[in-house]
Amino acid sequence: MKANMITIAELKQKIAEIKSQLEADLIQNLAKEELRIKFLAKKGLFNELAKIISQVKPSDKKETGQLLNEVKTEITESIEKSTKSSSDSKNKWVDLTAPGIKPKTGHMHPVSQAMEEITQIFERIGFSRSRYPEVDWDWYVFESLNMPKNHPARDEWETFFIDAPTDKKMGKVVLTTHTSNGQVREMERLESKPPIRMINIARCYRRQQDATHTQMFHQFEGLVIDKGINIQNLKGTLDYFAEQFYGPGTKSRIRPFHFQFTEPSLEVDFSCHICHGTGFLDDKTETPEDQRQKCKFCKSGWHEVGGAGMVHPNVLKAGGFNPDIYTGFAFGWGVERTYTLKEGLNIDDIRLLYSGDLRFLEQF
Ligand code: FA5
Repeated sequence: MKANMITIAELKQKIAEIKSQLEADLIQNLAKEELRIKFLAKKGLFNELAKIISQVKPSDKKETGQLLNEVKTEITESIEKSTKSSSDSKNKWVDLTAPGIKPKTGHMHPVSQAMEEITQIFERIGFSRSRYPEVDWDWYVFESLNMPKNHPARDEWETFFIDAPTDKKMGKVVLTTHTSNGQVREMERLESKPPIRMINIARCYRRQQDATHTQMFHQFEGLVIDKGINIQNLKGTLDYFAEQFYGPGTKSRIRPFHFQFTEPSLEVDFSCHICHGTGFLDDKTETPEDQRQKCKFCKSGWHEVGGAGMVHPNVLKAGGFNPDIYTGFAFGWGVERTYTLKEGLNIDDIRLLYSGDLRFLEQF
């Protein structure tokens, strides 16, 4: 006999052990469901025992099979006869006046909440939300925006390319690096007929990853085109958004910048809600700056949120507008960046928004 072979006597001994364990559990009045799991489930004691069949002599296999069948029937019957069920509330005292257990409900992700709020703010002043592809032609993402092939400005949009055939006019297929791909698409959709008042909110993708950048993020893009649109209309829109989104008293600031698709181009800042745009937490304006208490949230009084400018004549032309008759403004900001600057949020790493950590998300 092989060293690890099991005899019928040893098998009977093991069967006796299982049975006495079942008896003890029945005396303890364990619930039926618990007994079924312990003795009859896939990883239960009976199945563990049944594995023994591979360790008995071929001549003992028949008897082993019979013994196992008998014990299984016995266990099943004993469990079925037991009276206690886990749903059995006969002996439980129930306080019917106690408050119920609130079922867990989900809610919109904070970024979705922000997109809803942004949409509503712009819809109140006549903008309409548009949606355009996230996987788009090079033409809409770069070339129609005054960035010809191989233009160095393209480097700033660290692009993911799709492995797909190149089109002669439209070029390669890319994951949209910004929502500006919606500019010429919106002009085409409205057949180059003014007025255009678009708000395009969508996912964007770039090869970037740190506390203020994620590979997938969202932008919202505003585009207004009509006769006589000027930079004051843009500034008025920024101020309106600042007050609506961040609260009364928030100001916007524009600084010169460069984008290929706007001229002039601007960077947009909003005043910090903690220091109200001063950069300091005290109001000792007479005190030298190096002795004052600096605002740690903004360090300068302002938060940069994105770009803006007057639509470049070449972009108007690409969308079928005559730039001698029509003018327009555009802006594009990060939803995550804009949102995390809201008062009271205190989120210093936007990657947290996509961590899937419920401890974080349940706070919103
Ligand atoms: C643009 O994308 C321009 N299309 C904006 C624009 C539109 C300018 C219309 C003029 C007219 P920029 O690359 O600076 O610009 O991105 C704008 C904002 O998007 C940034 O300020 C930031 O808030 C957000 N952003 C950019 N990259 C990331 C990223 N990887 N993760 C999170 N947010 C990002």
